[in-house]
Parts: sequence; structure tokens; C-alpha cells
Amino acid sequence: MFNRILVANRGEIAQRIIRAATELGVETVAIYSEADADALYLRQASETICVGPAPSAQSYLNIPAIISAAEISDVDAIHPGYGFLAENAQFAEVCRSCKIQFIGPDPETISAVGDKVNAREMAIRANVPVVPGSDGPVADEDGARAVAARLGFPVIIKASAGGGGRGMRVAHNEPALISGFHAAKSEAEAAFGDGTVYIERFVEKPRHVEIQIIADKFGKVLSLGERDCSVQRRHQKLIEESPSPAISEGQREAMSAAAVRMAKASGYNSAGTVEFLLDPKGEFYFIEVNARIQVEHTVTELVTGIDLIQEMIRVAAGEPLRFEQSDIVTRGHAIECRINAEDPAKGFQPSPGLVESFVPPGGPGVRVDSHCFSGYRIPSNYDSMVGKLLVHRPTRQEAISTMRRALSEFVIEGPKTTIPLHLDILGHRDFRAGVHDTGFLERYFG
Ligand code: MV4
Repeated sequence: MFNRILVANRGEIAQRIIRAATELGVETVAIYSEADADALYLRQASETICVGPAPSAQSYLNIPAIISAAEISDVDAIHPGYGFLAENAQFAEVCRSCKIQFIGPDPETISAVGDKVNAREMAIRANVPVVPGSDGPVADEDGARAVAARLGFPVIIKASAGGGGRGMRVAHNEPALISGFHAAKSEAEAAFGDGTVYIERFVEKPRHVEIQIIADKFGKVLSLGERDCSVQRRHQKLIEESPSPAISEGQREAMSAAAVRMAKASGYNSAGTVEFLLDPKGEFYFIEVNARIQVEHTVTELVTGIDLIQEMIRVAAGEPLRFEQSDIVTRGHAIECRINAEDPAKGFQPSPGLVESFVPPGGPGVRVDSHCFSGYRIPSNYDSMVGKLLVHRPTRQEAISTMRRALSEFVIEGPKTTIPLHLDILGHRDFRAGVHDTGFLERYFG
């Protein structure tokens, strides 16, 4: 096991990683920007190092500053958390060349799955169902017309270097196809320096269901079941739950097996997620691999009883997974609400600043992962999530009741938050019946 790791992140996930490492007897080095000098996670780390000014590009994304901090503090490994450098293959490569273990998949795997055209080809070879689409990249207008003629409209044009909804265009007819093709291409070129695009049939009213996997360095890959993340706005998830109310045990097993095949095909080790779209007929299609720990990993922790961050650290240190697929049993139902400092009444405009009062809920089945406290000042430089409220109860209906009770208890004074919106969503008949799709939030609360 490692003696000391550096946490290359901030906020609740920095705190989460510090907690996991501390329980393993591993020392932690926390990095921070000048905007985070008063952050809670700094008090929980063994050591702290400022890596730069507030803008992420100069601090949490500043590879030379972070590597210097790692060298000075003599850490064995770096945990990137989510966002920032978590899926940066070049950063993982620099860690390797400095003999610092990157706590995540190998740089080759990050690159292979980060190229969505390549990931699609890997999925097809691994017998993982994909959405019918182009055979590789689409080079020009004629190529786009030919693919659309074969698939039929609507289609979706996606950036190969994109993911998470960035650089996508939906087209319902040929003029939209041509303009969408050029728009997606130039957006991808500007955002990722790679204008490669591909086309898929557009699946209407899908649910977003993803499989959590964990893999060691000995080729063992296990599925930890699914999360349903169908409550989202502009590709930002608001609520995640497990199990999905939309799939049968048979679909769960088929999706898990497909995710494990995909992970094996990409040489995956560490924790990761294989995302699928589930269409209204119950067919599922691979869309992408997230080569990182995700915000919503906590939902899976509750239903499996497995500490995913600790397992991630263990497998990165070269330990074999200590359990088999048959040892993984899920229990009950977990729901997570992301609490953001945003004003839903003003287009989800960020609402940073002083948290005058912060009183988290408690009681049976409630977990709060938050870096906030009364008197904390939310910086305006980073994302607006101020915490995750989770519940774990025997059934979905009980979990919804507990979540409503916990949301009502939660006091956050100062910034506007998404708490009232969550209460409305949990009261909506479609959510309560578990029949909502990814368009639900914008349809009813947009
Ligand atoms: C799709 C899709 C429908 N058909 N692909 C969104 C995030 C990224 N991981 C992939 N996403 C989607 N891919 C096909 N072939 C629908 C989504 C999608 C979506 C698309 C447009 C507007 C809102 C959306 C919300 C969730 C998912």
C-alpha cells in the first residue's frame, strides 16, 4: 500500500478521497488554489500545498505545479478525483514518467476510450450493442448524407473527442444535418483541437443507465450494478439512483456483462463507468466509457456496501480485488440529489458567496457528502455543487420519502440552491412512478 498520496482536486471529492485514504492508513497531501485557502478538506489532509491562483488553468489544471507539489511532498501516487485532470491521458503519462502512480486507468486506456469513434469500434468488436451509426468518422457532407440515408432521421452528430454531451447536434432533416455537421465539426475543432465527428441514429426519449465497474491489474473486472441518471439538465445530472426503476434483472445482467466486456476490451484497470442509453422498448446501447470516478459513485457505495475510493486506491497500489462477482450483492435503494448553489428560477445561474448557515440533515439512511459549513464562502471560479445528499432505504418509495424529509430538513442560508427544485421533482408523478426519461426535467421544470 502507498505511504502517501496527493489529492489533485478540491471540494467534496477531495474530502472524500482524504477520508478513504486516512482509513487505509495512507497520508494525504491536499493541493489548493488561492481561492480555496479556507477550504475544509485542507484541515483533514496530512499536508497542504498551494499550487496557484484561483483560475483552474493556473492551479487544478496546472500539471507542472501539481507534479512539483507531488515531488516535493514525496508522494507515491496521485488521485485526480473527477473533472480537472481525471481523464487527461497526458497527465497520467507524466505521472508514469515521474514514477508516481496515477490512481486511475492507464494513459493508453484513457486515450482509447476518450476517442469516441475508437470506443465505438472497440464496443462492436467486443459484441457490445451500439446505436446504429456511421462506420468510423464522417469526413464530409456527402458522407453525412449517405449515413443519414441509411439510418433515417433523426440522427445525432457527435464529436469524437467530445463526450458528456459536448459538441453534439441533433438533425431531423437534411438541411439540419448539413448545418449540424459543420457546427459540430467547428465546435469540436475549437474545443478539443480535433474536428472528427461521427453520426448515430438519434434515440428518442432515452433513459441514461450506466454500469459501475471496478478492475484490478490482474485482468479481473467486476460489475457493481447500474445507476439511473435520467434526471438531467443540459447534460448535468441532478438526481441519480440505483437500482434503475426501468430495467429487469435480465437486462441488468446483460448490461453488466456488456460493460465488463467493454472494460476488458479497453484494458481497463481502476474504477470506471460504462454509459448506456435505454430506449423506450427496453433496448440498450453503449454510448461512452467514463475513465474516472464519477460524482455519483456514492449511490453504488450505498447499495453495494463497497468503498469505491478505497478499492480504487488498492487496485492502483497493485492489490488484487478481494471479491468475486458472486460476492457483490446489492441491497435496498439509494438516491442522490446534487445540491448546487444555483438559482433554478434564473436559468440555473450560479449563486456563489457566503453560506450564512449550513445545517445538514441526518437520521436513518441519510448521507451528506459536502465540503460546506456555516461561514464558508463559495468561490465563483469552480462548479456550483455544494454537496450531495444521499439516502439508502429498503425500497424506492421509502427512499423517496426519506429524501423528501431530508431535503426539508436541510438548511442552506445565503446562496440559492437546487433544494426546492429537488422537492418538486420528488413530488412529480412521473418520477415517483419511475417512468421519466432524459427529457423529463426540461419538459416539466425547464
Ligand atoms: C445520444 C442520444 C440519443 N441518441 N445518442 C448525451 C450525453 C452523451 N453521453 C450522449 N448523450 C446522448 N447521446 C444517440 N444516438 C441522447 C443523448 C442525450 C441527449 C441528447 C440531446 C439532448 C439532451 C440529451 C440528454 C441526455 C442524453
